[in-house]
Amino acid sequence: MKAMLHPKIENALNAQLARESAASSNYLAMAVWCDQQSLDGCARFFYRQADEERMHMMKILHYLIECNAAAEVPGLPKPAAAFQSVQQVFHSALEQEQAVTRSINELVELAQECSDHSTQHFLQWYVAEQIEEEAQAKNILDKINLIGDDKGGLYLFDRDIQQITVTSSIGTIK
Ligand code: OFO
Repeated sequence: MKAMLHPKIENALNAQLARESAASSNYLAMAVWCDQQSLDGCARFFYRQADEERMHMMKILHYLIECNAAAEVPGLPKPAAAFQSVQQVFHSALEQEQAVTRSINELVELAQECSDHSTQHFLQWYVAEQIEEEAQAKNILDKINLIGDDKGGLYLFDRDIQQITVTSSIGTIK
């Protein structure tokens, strides 16, 4: 069992846990919207992203338990479910990743302030993950913006997005 966490770290990790859970639920709503537009490739992409975010949440949950800290299963805010376009969906996805990156960076800074080396080490996985996820979201949005209103382009994009492997180096979680 690891040393007790500073209460500030405990709270901040619980807040991050809630953000990962909300991210999962937001991606699920994006997947449903895409599914309903028959954008099967995009839907599959977001269903997998939703699973990824849930794993991110579970990883924090297990870390808190391992540290003998309070671990709260968060309630879920209702995700935005109505989108105007596939551009808007991917734009929201990028904004979400950018917001998560900011919160992870703040957590790292807090862990540094508290001289919590264990949590700093734990968070490095998230730092690397966010670099990949943000780059991926930006890259996809750039492609979507290039396609614009071209329906044929969107059809091909939806087919090609199935080739994108959702980045994950989660390893094993308990
Ligand atoms: Fe949780 O990985 Fe991005 O948001």
